Amino acid sequence: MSDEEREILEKIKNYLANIEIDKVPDAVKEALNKGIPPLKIINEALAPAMNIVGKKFEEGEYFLAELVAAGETFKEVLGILRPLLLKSGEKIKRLGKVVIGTVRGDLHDIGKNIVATMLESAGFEVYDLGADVPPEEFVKKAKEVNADIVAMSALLTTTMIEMKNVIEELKKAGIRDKVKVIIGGAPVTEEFAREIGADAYAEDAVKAVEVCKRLIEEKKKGK
Ligand code: B12
Repeated sequence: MSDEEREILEKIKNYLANIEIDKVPDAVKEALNKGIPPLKIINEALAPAMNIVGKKFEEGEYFLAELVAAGETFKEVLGILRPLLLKSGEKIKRLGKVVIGTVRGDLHDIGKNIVATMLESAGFEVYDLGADVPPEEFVKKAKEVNADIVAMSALLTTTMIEMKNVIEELKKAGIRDKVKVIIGGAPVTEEFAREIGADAYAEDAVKAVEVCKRLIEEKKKGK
């Protein structure tokens, strides 16, 4: 890598990590104009920047607003890079496939969107079903894409029980042992996850990435 390339990638990383988000898209376009491959921009500038943002959030230096801004910027830039990636045939390093959604009856999707973006930026292939997703939709998509993980979000105490229904549907469809199930959302707890037979719980998007990586490792080992 030339010094010039390294400098541009460093610049993109710093803009995103420091939430100077207005400057990120132009810097990414500059990198593309200089011939830096899209995959390199993701793996060596954007993803490391999101890791920094995640750490700062965990340490209390950043708040939700920064997490959301960084997530949205990442998504915006990915919109520029994705078609180029597909054209060049480059493959983003994929950790595994995640089907994610907010359960039936629940319209809260802000937290779920952050989790989805963080997973994507960490290298997961994410299928986001949106909000108010019926159990059959989770199962249908999980089957269709051969998902490794089904991730569910609920923000209402009245909709949490839908997570159990999704797990039941996965069992009925005969794929419960093929997918790991992770749940989250403000009213959800570790104990609730155990109670309904989910494999994992994570309290925020940063932890969700850690836990999903662990679940993939477990899956590989056949656990
Ligand atoms: C914004 C909001 C809304 C918006 C949602 C907009 C949207 N597009 O999402 C609107 C206005 C639509 C809304 C509607 C309602 N809301 Co509301 N809403 C909220 C509010 C203020 C913030 C939620 C939020 O976005 N938080 C920010 C995100 C980032 O946090 P988060 O969702 O918790 O996500 C983080 C973690 O939980 C975790 N996570 C989330 N999902 C997942 C998934 C996985 C797999 C993992 C691992 C982790 C994970 O990671 C995220 C990021 O770190 C909360 C209050 C609160 N403090 O939670 C009330 C709240 C959830 N709402 C509430 C209520 C009652 C309602 C309504 C019923 C109000 C009404 N009477 O109409 C309706 C229900 C509509 C419906 N059917 O869903 C109550 C729920 C009470 C309860 N115990 O059930 C709350 C708690 C407010 C309150 N204190 O009363 N709401």
